[in-house]
Amino acid sequence: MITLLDYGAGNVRSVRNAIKALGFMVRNVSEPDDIRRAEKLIFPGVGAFGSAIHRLQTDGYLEPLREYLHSGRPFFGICIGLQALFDGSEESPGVAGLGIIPGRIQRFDSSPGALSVPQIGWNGIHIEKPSFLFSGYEREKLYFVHSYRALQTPENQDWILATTDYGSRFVSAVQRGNVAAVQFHPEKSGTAGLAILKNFLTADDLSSPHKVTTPTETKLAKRIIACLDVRANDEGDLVVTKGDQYDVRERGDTDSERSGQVRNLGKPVELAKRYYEEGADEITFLNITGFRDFPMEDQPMLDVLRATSERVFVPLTIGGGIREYTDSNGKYYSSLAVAAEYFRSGADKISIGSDAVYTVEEYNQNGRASGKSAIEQIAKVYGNQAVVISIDPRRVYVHSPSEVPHYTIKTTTPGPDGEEYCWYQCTVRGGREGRPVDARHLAMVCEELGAGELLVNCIDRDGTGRGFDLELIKLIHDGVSIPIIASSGAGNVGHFSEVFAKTDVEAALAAGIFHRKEVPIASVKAHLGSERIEIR
Ligand code: 1PR
Repeated sequence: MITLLDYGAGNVRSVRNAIKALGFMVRNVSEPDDIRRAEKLIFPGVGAFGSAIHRLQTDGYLEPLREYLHSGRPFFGICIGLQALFDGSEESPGVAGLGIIPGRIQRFDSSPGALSVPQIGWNGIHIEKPSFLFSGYEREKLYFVHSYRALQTPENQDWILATTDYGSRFVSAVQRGNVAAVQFHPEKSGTAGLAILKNFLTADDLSSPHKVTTPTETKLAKRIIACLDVRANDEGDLVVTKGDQYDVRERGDTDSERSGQVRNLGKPVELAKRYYEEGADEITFLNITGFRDFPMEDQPMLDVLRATSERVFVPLTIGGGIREYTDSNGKYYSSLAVAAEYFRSGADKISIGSDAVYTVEEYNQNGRASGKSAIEQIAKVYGNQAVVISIDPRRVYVHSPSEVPHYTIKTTTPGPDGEEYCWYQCTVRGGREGRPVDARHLAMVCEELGAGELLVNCIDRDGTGRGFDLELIKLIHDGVSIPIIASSGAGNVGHFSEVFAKTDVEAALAAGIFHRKEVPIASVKAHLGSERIEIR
């Protein structure tokens, strides 16, 4: 029986699912005495450092947790569950940590020219001392997602179990006796992560040594993401669909094409499982009709997430409809409440589309942030790394930059009337409506508001197989320091190596070629490997 310290924030469902998938029973902590009675405790801290400690304090868990950590019984912390063991964090000045390990958690360097922050993705570990936790570990990459990290110092040397390189070297695992914690997410790190979790679950004595050799330096891999656009078809069933330039209805000469039905490319949960098994580094679900109002209780995407997170142990992102709204029954939902429901159902990150555009328009009007936008509120509670902005831009050609008040570029593919310049107009409601905001400006403001990652789609390229719009991706990449996922237009393996070589983005996403089985994920990875691009 494993005791899980879940204080109701963030995606702890995935940890619970991973423990269950490994054949163990889970008991949730619901009162301080549950911690005192625990025989094996897992603390998958989620969200920001300050809000995590605050929740522990208000629920009366801080002292029992300290007692437990000194008791010699097995403890396993994950992510904030590692950071909370330290004295404090730059993320939340003035908030004291558990004070078990000497040192303060610090932010990654995000000065110009440094690597993107947060670190999001699959990186290696360098094991510093033998431990049962890593028995059987074979140098696989593991999934990290964080902006802050612990540093090795002479004072905490006896705790350091593993380190990882990202800009500089940081602490990716700690252990002393039966108390262990990791910065990566074993529950999101595929079979390699599950094996580490299993070692903790089965160990009688964590400190029994087990030697593994690992590389002296580690490197973050480029991610390949499979995207599932989901919506109800005309029969009301939730299906994975895929558009050409965002038009998801059939066009052509056959009966089904003439009827203009929503393209049906499969069932969301089954496809997600297939991509997990084929090696996708992450899976994104976009509820493409999320701009319509729906009662939260009837939201079938929540069931899709719950079912997927029982079988898929890589990160899941969900987008579509993340905003505040009042449904047709008059019930009000704050954006935070909507996001919370998705996190509880198994999402690791939420993605905001239309609402981000409206937020930036409001920012432009007022000349400042309101503090009330979905981006700001969700980032504050769940951390920047949990907030992705999905941008749906379309090219608008102009003869001269002076024609528009937007950021224009000189393009290598001129417009229909020979226009040599273009800007990228943000759209809302699945590309149905253009707004007076350019994609680069949107990206920069959203970063300032607290977004942790950008999903850069391109309506002109979507479903065309003509390759990513490198001009768009470069333009946005140059304006921000958060990670970027290039999206729209992948048609062959060469498009992936091209986008990584020419733009230095962190991830590339595709849909159509994976759904139609034209290019398997394994072929993309094999090609990238042959081009010496770091992959998982
Ligand atoms: O506005 O917050 O409710 O979010 C709606 C979300 O749904 C947005 O993220 C938006 O991108 C997405 N969306 C809305 N309508 C469509 C549509 O296709 N009609 N899908 C849509 C966007 C874009 C991609 C796609 C890539 C790769 N899909 O993510 O998967 O272009 O495709 P490809 O590899 O086949 O070229 P909100």
